Amino acid sequence: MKRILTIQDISCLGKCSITIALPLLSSMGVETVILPTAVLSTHTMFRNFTVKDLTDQLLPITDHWKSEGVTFDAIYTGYLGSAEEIEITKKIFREFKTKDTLIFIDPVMADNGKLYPAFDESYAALNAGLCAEADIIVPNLTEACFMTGTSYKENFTEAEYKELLQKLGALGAEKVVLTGAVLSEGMTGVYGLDTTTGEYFRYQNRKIDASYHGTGDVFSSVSVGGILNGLSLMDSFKLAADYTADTIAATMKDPKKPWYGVNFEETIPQLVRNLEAAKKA
Ligand code: PXL
Repeated sequence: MKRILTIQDISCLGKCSITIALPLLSSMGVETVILPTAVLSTHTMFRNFTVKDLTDQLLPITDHWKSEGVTFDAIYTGYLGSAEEIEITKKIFREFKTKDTLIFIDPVMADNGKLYPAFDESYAALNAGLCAEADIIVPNLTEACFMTGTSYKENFTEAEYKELLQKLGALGAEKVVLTGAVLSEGMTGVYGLDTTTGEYFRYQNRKIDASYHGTGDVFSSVSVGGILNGLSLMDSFKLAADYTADTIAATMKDPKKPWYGVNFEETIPQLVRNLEAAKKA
């Protein structure tokens, strides 16, 4: 069984970060080791959330794993709490990265043109530095703009997307993948660049007119889970984009849906079926 380490926060209530990554990756048959960067009462879209920072725990925990000889097939990072945690995460990469370890970074810090409450522009610059260490990065459009000094707008032309991807590629990751890229009306999805070949790639599906929290974490978790199941990069992104869209659609149908996240629990059986089908194809 493949083993992944995911480094991000625990938002006790809120359906994001580790409370999405752990169930989804487990359901995809991947052993998921967690390194919580902080424990929050809720995610930061709630008012009056509490935070217990865990920066001082990160290295003692990973040192213990190292002494036990633990290895990882992939390391997937999401919401990190501070500049110091970005630096420690780089150290953890160096400790655990072998030539076969996939480093997958979702530089979670912003959406819809704005940084999340805990972050500022200097954090965005540090996140750009972290992305240099990745094999694959999956920023949303807002995060890509902050990391490359590009003015944010909802829609880019094809040429502007390509320019943005080139700037993302210059940060240093091998494969850079924009999420929430609208390439034609009524559609959304991924637009990526493989910097080793210079090839662009894309996958689009229907754009659902609703914005839910945690969908980026759903997309990233399923993407990296697909890769660890041996799917190609494109098949992994397709699985993830379709699952994210289907989950948003299922959530919209629920009259009792929570405002703060998606009903991904409801669509896990479908994810498992789709993964099996993709593996057989
Ligand atoms: O879903 C991204 C995310 C993760 N973790 C925390 C957040 C957010 C987005 O707001 O606040 C704590």
